[in-house]
Amino acid sequence: MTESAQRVLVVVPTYDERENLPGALERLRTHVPQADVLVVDDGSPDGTGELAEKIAEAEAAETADGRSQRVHVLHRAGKLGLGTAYVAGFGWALERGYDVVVEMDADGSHRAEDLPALLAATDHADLVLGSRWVPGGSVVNWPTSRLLLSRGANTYTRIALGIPLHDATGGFRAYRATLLDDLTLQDVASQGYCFQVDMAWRAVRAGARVVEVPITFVERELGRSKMSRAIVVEALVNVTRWGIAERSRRLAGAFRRSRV
Ligand SMILES: Nc1nc2c(ncn2[C@@H]2O[C@H](COP(=O)(O)OP(=O)(O)O)[C@@H](O)[C@H]2O)c(=O)[nH]1
Ligand SMILES: [Mg+2]
Repeated sequence: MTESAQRVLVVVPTYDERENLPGALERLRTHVPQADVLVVDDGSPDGTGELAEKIAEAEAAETADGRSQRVHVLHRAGKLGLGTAYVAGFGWALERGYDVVVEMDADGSHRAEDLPALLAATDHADLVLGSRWVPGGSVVNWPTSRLLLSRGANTYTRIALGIPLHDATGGFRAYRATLLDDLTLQDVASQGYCFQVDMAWRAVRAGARVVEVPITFVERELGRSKMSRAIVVEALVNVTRWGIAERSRRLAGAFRRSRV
């Protein structure tokens, strides 16, 4: 299917992004007008959910005038975490027959300008990772501590899981719906960065074609990050666990082979 004929849904999880959401949606409409958007809001205390509804209504009125983009909103009861927000969004997309599903933050860090290149790559890949850590990729306005954390986490992930990916923790990516259909998502319990690694790891193990496309990640200017120590610890513990399980599997396989 050609890129333009694909039905694309951009899933944007939000928690207290009132100042950022309108700009992010506006830039999406400018750079990827053919894509629909699903905002998954976790009952943001700052009213992001209600604001998203207003934008959706305004967009629907404009769509009636011949504009193509539609904005939808999924409201959840409270802060249930990034991972389950995406799983809910993926389910919503699959039920409605979208061909490609995109993960994108609401805080301006993921530039809509970079999305056409990610979408183009879905022609020859099942999962396209927007990558900060391949040639051409970059990060703007991060303190050294976060640069080191991201580089360290990705190096550790590559070695622990034995996968050739440079940015498995990033959250700007495009999935072919057929891949999401193949992966069992109900049991994805991971949250923050761990969710991103979990999905990439599942995709690699399922034999999917995974490619990385360079992006420029720009640190948010408004609002605050929801990243926490607990999210980093979750990722470290789980990646270590998966790495050990994978090595045990490989060893057991080699042992069985050596006995026949
Ligand atoms: N629905 C939902 N969105 C979340 C949650 N936690 C973070 N987000 C959103 O996920 C995106 C990335 O979060 P952010 O705090 O910017 O993480 P960082 O970029 O790693 O610092 C933003 O759009 C957040 O509003 C959550 O628990 N539920
Ligand atoms: Mg952010």
